[in-house]
Amino acid sequence: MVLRFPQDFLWGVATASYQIEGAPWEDGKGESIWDRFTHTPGTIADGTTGDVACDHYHRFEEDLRLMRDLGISAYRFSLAWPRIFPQGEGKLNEKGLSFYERLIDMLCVLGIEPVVTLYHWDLPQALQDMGGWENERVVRAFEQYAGVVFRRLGDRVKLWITHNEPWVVAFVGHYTGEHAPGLRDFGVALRVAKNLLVSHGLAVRTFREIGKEGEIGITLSLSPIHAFSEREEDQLAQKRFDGYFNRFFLDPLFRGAFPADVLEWYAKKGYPLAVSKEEEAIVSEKIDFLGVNYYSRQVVRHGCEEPLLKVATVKPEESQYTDMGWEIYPQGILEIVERVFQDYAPRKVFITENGIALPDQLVNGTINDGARIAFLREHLRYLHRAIQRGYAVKGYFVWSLLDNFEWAFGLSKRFGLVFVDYATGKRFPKESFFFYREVIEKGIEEESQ
Ligand code: IFM
Repeated sequence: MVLRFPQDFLWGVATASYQIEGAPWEDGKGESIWDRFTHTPGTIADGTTGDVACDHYHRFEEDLRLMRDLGISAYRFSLAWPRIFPQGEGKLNEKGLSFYERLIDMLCVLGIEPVVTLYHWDLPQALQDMGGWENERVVRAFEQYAGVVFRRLGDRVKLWITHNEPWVVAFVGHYTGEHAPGLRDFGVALRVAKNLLVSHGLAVRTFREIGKEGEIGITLSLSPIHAFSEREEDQLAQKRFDGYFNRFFLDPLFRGAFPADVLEWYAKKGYPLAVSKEEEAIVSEKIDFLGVNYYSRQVVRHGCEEPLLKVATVKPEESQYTDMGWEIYPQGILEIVERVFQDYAPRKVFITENGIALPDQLVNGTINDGARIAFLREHLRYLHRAIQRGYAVKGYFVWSLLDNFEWAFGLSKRFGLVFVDYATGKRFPKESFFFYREVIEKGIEEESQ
């Protein structure tokens, strides 16, 4: 039997500006923190940069034709803030904005719904030079940037995402230092996390004030967090990690307050976070949908690997892992959807990212990525079950259309439905591309008993 998805379900793919565009200096674009970071020796595992990446800035028409062939109904991409405001604020760069206008116009011609993320990590370097997300002036600059693009693109764009994965921005960028801007200070990371959420709320307010038709939300990276054992110390570690990764963002967005147990723990460790009632009111501005990026679960126990949280992660031996070393755990997509609806009752959810990195090989022009097909099939079966249980999941976006620049891993990790030969820029649809096209067309077979 074939499992069918609702008629109005959005089938899409997702990308992000720095990961695919290249052309860092073209048409007046300003420097971003990722331009600076990738050109700093020792930051990127394979020593590559996003200077060219998929060269999408020059090849976007070809990429949109691939999307048409794939049969998707929606395309999620992000705007590079420094293309539009090279200094982050002040003078608008018309040429940068016009790139996105051309992209959106062509999407409209192809009948593909644009889903626009305002911030997928490429902060203008000029704003970092004044303290980055820790500085409230940057929060205000984001609000202004958001207002400009709502006004200029809001006649054609109906689905907006303010931020992509603020947990990663805050903690991987400012605590572990693996991402730009490469800072290693938990206190800074906490203030950045709060400011990102405040900037989100201000952008939502601006969107409502401008009054363009459409919907707005935020995308979080969420994972089910499982305790390694029933032991009390492992159960407490589970609660702390869930607080760090999931609740710190979900609670203020949907309940209007940061989780007290989490703030208390941080304060005890020497990292008090000042939050005002006004800030909490801004963060909890009503959103139309929640974007969920789901990749894996986390199994944790009490330990010292993460000294501040007193948590260690466990990799179950019986499981299979992706090329990123992430456990393949398809039922987690159902677990996280149920949890989000039961605890936070969003109006609706889009799965804004789901996908797998594999060591794909191009052999005679084809890429046999059966493991990606299995990954997508399993996740979609569980997602279908979530919809059957009545949860309002309204769309699914594969990460990613193309192999692309995977941040600290550079060009070494391949997530795409389309293989990119970086030496020539040539694109080769993988087997999974054709599989996904068939799913969009016909649905997915039910698991054989
Ligand atoms: O490539 C990233 C993306 O930018 C954000 N979500 C996770 C993906 C895979 O790591």
